[in-house]
Amino acid sequence: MIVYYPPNHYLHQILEVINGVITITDESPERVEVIKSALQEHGGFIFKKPDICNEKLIGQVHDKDYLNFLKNSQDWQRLEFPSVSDYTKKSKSPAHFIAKKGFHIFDTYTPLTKNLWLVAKESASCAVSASNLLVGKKEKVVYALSRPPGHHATKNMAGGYCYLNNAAIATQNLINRGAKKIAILDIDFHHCNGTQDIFYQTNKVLTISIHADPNRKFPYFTGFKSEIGSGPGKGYNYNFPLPEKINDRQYLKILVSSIKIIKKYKPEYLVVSVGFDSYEKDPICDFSISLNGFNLIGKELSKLPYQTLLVQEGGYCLKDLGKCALSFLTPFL
Ligand code: SP5
Ligand code: ZN
Repeated sequence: MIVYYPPNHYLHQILEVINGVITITDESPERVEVIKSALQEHGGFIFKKPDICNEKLIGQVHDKDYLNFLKNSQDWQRLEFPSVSDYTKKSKSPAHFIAKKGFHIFDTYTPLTKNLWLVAKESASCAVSASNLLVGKKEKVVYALSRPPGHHATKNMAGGYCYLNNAAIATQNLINRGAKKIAILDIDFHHCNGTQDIFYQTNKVLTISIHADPNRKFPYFTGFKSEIGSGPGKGYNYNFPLPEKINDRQYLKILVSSIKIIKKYKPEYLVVSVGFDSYEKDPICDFSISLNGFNLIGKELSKLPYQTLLVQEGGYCLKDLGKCALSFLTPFL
């Protein structure tokens, strides 16, 4: 299996503010290094550097003002957190930097860093390069080991450790290259509020997310069953919010229902946003999904007839992250 790896991701190192306290984050560079080592040790994976993708493509998914805001990051010498949130719910990016941070960042977990634009673009480029190999059936499945993750990034906001929506940008690339129907399945522990936001009004993309009930977990404001899409996109967005302690068997049932919806849609491509933070030992998880569970999930998805793009999202149990990745990926080999 071909794996795209972002060569400069380690330049992006963050801290997070939780309830006013600056704290070591779980979103560390070691996450992708642990996965990379495990795959290399196992064998059967070929690592490649991404080709840096076109900024016009990124601009089809994210607003111009938001991208300019991220691009200016090379000037910042320290982590920049939001201070004032937008109490007016304006539609236009404000002038002042303090206001911009409040307008374009929705939490205190996702600071701006010095090399942000470079690393965020590389992360998205992993997903885009991977998607390019699916076109013309060159490859059946390709894995983008993206970092920073992407699925919480909306058209104009960063959050949940995400800046550019890697899976959405790759999906847009597939649309540009002629795809009429693409299914995105998000199995990260958290709702993909960004991916949902970006494709909410289109029927060209079916978005399905399986995640912790937002009444209990981040991102809190979205991920409910009632969010079904709007306009032409009505009926093309599905959310499966789940209770705590859900086990392999119960999760697999939801996965099988999701697969039924995907089969009915008949997509040309399947994009899977893969998070290993639904693992039972993950520090921020309250599900009971085992390593064998990830293997069963991988088996179900690898049986499908679609060209498949796997995009890395969350996953924070450094000790077992390599095992999670191998359990999930080996059925595709
Ligand atoms: C991509 C992804 O999985 N983003 C998730 C962001 C949710 N973060 C909220 C939880 C913050 C708790 N952090 C605890 C750190 C203790 N060391
Ligand atoms: Zn997550």
